[in-house]
Amino acid sequence: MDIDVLTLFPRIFEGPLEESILKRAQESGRVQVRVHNLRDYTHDKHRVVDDRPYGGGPGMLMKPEPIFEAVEKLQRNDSCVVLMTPQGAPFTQARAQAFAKKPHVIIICGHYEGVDERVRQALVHEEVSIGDYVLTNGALAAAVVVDAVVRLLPGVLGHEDGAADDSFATGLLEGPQYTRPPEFRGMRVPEVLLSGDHGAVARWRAEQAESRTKQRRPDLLK
Ligand code: 6GU
Repeated sequence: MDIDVLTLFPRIFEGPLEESILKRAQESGRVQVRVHNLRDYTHDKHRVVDDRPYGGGPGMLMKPEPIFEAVEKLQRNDSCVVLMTPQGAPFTQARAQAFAKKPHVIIICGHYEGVDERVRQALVHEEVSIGDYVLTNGALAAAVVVDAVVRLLPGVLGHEDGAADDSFATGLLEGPQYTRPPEFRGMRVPEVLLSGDHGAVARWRAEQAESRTKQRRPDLLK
């Protein structure tokens, strides 16, 4: 899979990619992530990427020209162009799975008060938000999206079916998990997990997932 990210703050986006699973996914060639500074697509002396909104109002908007130039240079006939914006559709596990099937995703990170509407009109296929709060810039949100997508690519998680039991992939939150020792500071691992009875373990896990979901995220059960 190829991912191109367009941002005014490449370093904010790049940090998370240089660690752990995302780093290895790139080194093994399962994904190629390229980060582009939108300022490199300006042509004026001061490399201006923003301007005041027509009609007045506070804040600055991202100018259309650098974004159009970058997307038109990078896009292929199989590209999906995504705009990160608080006005976008909620980013969910289902959306992560859909993105993971695409050969090429171009992610535009919004900054300032937003982007010129013609970017949406002419370039963008999907608008995505990572939650109901406002970030100063879309680069952090894009890093979240890339992380969630890349870990779903075949072979990226070491263990087979690594992502199959995830909270949200099953529609439920994962229940409690334990590792050694069997007793720690007076707290015992539930006996069923030590029993070796795989059927009983599976039933216990299903009950725990259900009750944790009911308690914490009843909205997921509807
Ligand atoms: Cl995609 N961008 C910004 N600026 N804020 C957000 C967001 C995106 N998703 C949630 N909050």
